[in-house]
Amino acid sequence: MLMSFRWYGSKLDKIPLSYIRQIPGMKNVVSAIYHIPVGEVWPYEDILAIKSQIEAAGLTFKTVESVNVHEDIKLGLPSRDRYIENYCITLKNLAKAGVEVVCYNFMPVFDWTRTELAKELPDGSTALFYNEKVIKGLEPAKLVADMEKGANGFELPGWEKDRLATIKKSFELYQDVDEEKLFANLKYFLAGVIPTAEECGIKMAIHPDDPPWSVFGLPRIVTSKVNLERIVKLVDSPANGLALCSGSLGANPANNMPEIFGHFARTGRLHFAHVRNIKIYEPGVFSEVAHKADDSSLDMYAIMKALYDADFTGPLRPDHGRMIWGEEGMPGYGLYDRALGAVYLNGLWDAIDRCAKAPGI
Ligand code: DNO
Repeated sequence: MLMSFRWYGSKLDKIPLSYIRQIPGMKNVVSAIYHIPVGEVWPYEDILAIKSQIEAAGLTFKTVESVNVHEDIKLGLPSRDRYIENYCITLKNLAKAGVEVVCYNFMPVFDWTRTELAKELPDGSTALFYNEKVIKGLEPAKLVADMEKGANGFELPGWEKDRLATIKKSFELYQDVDEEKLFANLKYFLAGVIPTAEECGIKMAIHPDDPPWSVFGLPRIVTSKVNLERIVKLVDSPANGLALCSGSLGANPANNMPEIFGHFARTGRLHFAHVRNIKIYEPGVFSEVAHKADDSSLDMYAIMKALYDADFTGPLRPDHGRMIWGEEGMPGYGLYDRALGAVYLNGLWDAIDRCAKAPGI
């Protein structure tokens, strides 16, 4: 696996690349172009600019998260063809710059959803938190306002202002889109982009819905092993793969994380791994916790072992961290706890590797 760290570029991210470079075992940066509106082409020069910054810091830039999918594609509107064409040009530009994996999601309207961005944990740290009961009593627009308020002045990934400005209209448009329609729209998108991805050597990696169930009545399909299996077969190509995220899919205890990671890694469809821990308090109520947490719901060791046993060589990153040691940063994307996460995951990997190569030591 290729240990990676998400970075939002020198304008949006206050963590310097030089600090990321100092995390033991850190190799690769996961980033994106943030100033181009969703649906428009990412210019080659802009991609090269971020690549050279990352490489100057001694890291590689092989992974993009995310090239977001325009809402018209998810809705299946006639204008989607233009956006799919643009998407293909962006893929070609990324491939030319050496990018190998492109992550994206297919969640209607919202990206990841939380009800609190700084829930205090028993140790005094704060973490992202989700409570389904709160969502049930909330207007979507209020959630958007709360997310913005809690974001410490940062623009949260997937919560870009331009996309959410038309939230009421988006909800109206989704009235006619159920899960089957969303599957059909995803198939149309994949049929449009996978041939280009194959041609230029890009591996497409769809991110699970977070949380993996319908929120505000909107359809969600990237939620379970059965649906993931269906998605990789919509266009049956190795370029059509997954970005599995343990903290997203794992919020539903019916999703067996080590088994799902192992299965898709073995079948060559896992292109990107997000490994993080959560604690489920009751169905639909969970908090993000440290990667190493004694009292948690996911087994980090079992997930890393499943990836190791499947010879997973793709990018892997620690995901959302808590806020610790007084750090003030983008919720989920501070330096300290994600660095601890990376080191913990590297430690697990090294130990698994040592045991496999020299059992008995
Ligand atoms: C949030 C992230 C998501 C993720 C996208 C992938 O922190 O996990 O925004 O990057 O859903 O497209």
